[in-house]
Amino acid sequence: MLKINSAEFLQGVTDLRQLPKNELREILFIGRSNVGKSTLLNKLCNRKSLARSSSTPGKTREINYYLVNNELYFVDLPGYGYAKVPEQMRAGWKKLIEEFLTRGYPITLAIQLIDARQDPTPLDLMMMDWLEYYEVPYLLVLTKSDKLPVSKLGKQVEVYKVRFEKNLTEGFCSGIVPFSSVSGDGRNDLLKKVSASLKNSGGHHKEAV
Ligand SMILES: Nc1nc2c(ncn2[C@@H]2O[C@H](COP(=O)(O)OP(=O)(O)OP(=O)(O)O)[C@@H](O)[C@H]2O)c(=O)[nH]1
Ligand SMILES: [Mg+2]
Repeated sequence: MLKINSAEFLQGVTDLRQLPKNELREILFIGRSNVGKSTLLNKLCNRKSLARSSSTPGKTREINYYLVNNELYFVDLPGYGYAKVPEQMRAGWKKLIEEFLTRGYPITLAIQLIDARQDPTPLDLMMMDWLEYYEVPYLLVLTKSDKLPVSKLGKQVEVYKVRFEKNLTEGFCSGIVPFSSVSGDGRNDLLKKVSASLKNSGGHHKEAV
């Protein structure tokens, strides 16, 4: 299991030219606005307000970089799918994310967040298609699991496993993990998965800053 000893906000990126010069391994956090990305990041790092969250959902257009243990990056991508975002901003988001994913830099793991109570949205599915297409290893995390009774949550995980069986067996999806930032459920599972992905990608990058 990955032990997080330190985590700090490094920078917000709105243009790929601003990416950090230090090439470390990257763990991405992706999902629609309000799905719980920032809260999950804070819970993983055991910090109350590490991840910057804007009070207006959908307003964050930045890719936020966090330096973890001085040796890897947690990367919080801007949330998508917020209805009130003007068309032009949506196009900007799409361009930034696609440029980011296709920049030829190996992504160690992408963590795609989906609300445990819901089906994936069309944008979630598009995102997963991109991850498969660009051969990015990823995980599905079902957030806010505390909002479902245990039996319903179990069923929902099964539904996801059946629906995305092909991604799990033949594609790039390495698991489906329920998570609650309230109870901490799933935190250890997720940290184990992150640890495993770091081991698999070992040697690709410099290990320390
Ligand atoms: N009950 C419960 N609420 C949660 C959980 N995770 C997040 N929330 C709540 O969901 C809301 C949105 O969480 P954020 O972490 O700000 O969501 P986000 O994905 O970062 O949103 P954007 O930054 O707009 O993309 C907040 O009110 C959180 O308190 C969870 O595990 N359980
Ligand atoms: Mg956020």
